Amino acid sequence: MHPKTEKADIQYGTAGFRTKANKLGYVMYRMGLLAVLRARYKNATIGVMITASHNPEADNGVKLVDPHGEMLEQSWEAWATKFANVGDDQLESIIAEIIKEYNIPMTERVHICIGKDTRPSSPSLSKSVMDGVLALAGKPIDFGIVSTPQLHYFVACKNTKHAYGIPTEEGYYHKLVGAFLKLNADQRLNSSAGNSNYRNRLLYDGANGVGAKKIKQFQERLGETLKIELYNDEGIGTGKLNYLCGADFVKSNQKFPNGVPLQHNVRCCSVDGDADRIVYYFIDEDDKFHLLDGDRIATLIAAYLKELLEETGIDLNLGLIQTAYANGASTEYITQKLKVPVACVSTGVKHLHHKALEYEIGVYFEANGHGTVVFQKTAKDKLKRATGDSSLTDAQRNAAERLLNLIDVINETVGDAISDMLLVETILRAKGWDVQDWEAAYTDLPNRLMKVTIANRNVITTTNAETICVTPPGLQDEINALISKFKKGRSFVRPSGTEDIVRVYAEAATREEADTLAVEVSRKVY
Ligand code: 16G
Ligand code: ZN
Repeated sequence: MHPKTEKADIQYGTAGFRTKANKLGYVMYRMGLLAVLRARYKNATIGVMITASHNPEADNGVKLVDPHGEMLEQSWEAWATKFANVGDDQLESIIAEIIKEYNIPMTERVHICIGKDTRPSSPSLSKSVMDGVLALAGKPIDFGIVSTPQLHYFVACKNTKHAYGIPTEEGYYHKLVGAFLKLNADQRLNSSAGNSNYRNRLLYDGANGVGAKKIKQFQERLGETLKIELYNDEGIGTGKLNYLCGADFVKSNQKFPNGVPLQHNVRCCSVDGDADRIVYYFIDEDDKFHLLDGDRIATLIAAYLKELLEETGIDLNLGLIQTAYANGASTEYITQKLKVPVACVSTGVKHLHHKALEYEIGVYFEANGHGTVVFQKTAKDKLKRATGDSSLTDAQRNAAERLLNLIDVINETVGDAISDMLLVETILRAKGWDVQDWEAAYTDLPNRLMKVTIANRNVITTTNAETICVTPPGLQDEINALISKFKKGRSFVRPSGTEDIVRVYAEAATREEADTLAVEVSRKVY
């Protein structure tokens, strides 16, 4: 039914499989098969999400979601790649091989949650996944069009016997909105109180994708507490998905998206095509564009959690995870001013998520706006106990209660644009801040990101969370020599995981120096 149509191999990368949609039919079918095998091996529900995130509308892709709602375990990525690339005649033998390798019981009846974004190719690709699931006698549960983080949430709910929430769209809205309204019901924190800069009005760019469809559910439920004005909600198949708008466009081009009205000093946000990333921004009265990216969101959240923790008097270890792309000023602010420890890991959400789990409270964000907060069970238990502890003051108990409500606004499984937005809005309101106050916390170092095309990008290998080049020999010494010429200079190079290019990042004390450093390092790579 789903013969292999492509000769070239494809690879399960940091974002699963992603390519032109018309090349993916058989890959989807095979991921349906693999999902059932994984589910039987784990004796749990597994998820399959069909999306190509911020890519153009003609692309599509697929990712598997593991039992706790996290991304597919790395050792199985290689199996996914094998499954996608074997010939049709070898498919049965590879299935036999994996069953033998993991001793997979083939009798369990397992559920596979399937979700898709708004791409015109998604319905037929979703059908292919379902055929694969049925071929191995799994039970597909079709969630239809949902955001990537919604699907992760459903999987987590199913595997915790609903302890994480009810595995329906309604359950998701109910959990997030319920917690948000509780957190923001306090009238003293309301913008109308007079002594606050916070305004409960937000311009929202839906990238003409699933984030536009789903935000409507929140608009209705949030009412006056947060007035979200939706822009970029074009119909499916108009070619407008992610086009000149959305979080990736805004972050990469440092530019206002099309379709959102230019209003000076008004808080705006953009999500990406599958609503797992968000960035904030505004235009000042001189028409200068200001971006508040993942680094800013991370520092805002970490600072607020730290403040609340101090109010509770409970000692929980809080950490923040970044990648090398995080602006040096943000790292300095967090470590020096907030005194929150920072860890740096390799690019890719799974690396950040994994590291964050080492902390009782782990905040992680990539500069591109993908991130969330994860809480260990011990942290949740301590907070729950504190709310009923009569030896604590009212203020301590209230702070613990507030932290528990914050946990319910947060989608711990993966970065979730809408959940992150509700969290940011809650914090801004509590602090009485608008976007300008938020930006004033620290000043970004000027930085420049460049792409360099070389014959084989894999000659460049790195270590220390991609900050140091191991090969080719001598390159790192040359980069070090360049860096030392610039005040606050920092630069690193790494092969991209998603494009056939090398990325060069540089930052320095001034715009000119950052540009010069980036260009000079690029010359060494070339
Ligand atoms: C993928 C990653 C993203 C990362 C980007 C880096 C996930 C879900 N996505 O899109 O987190 O920032 O790759 O791309 O992990 P690059 O390797 O081309 O720089
Ligand atoms: Zn995305």
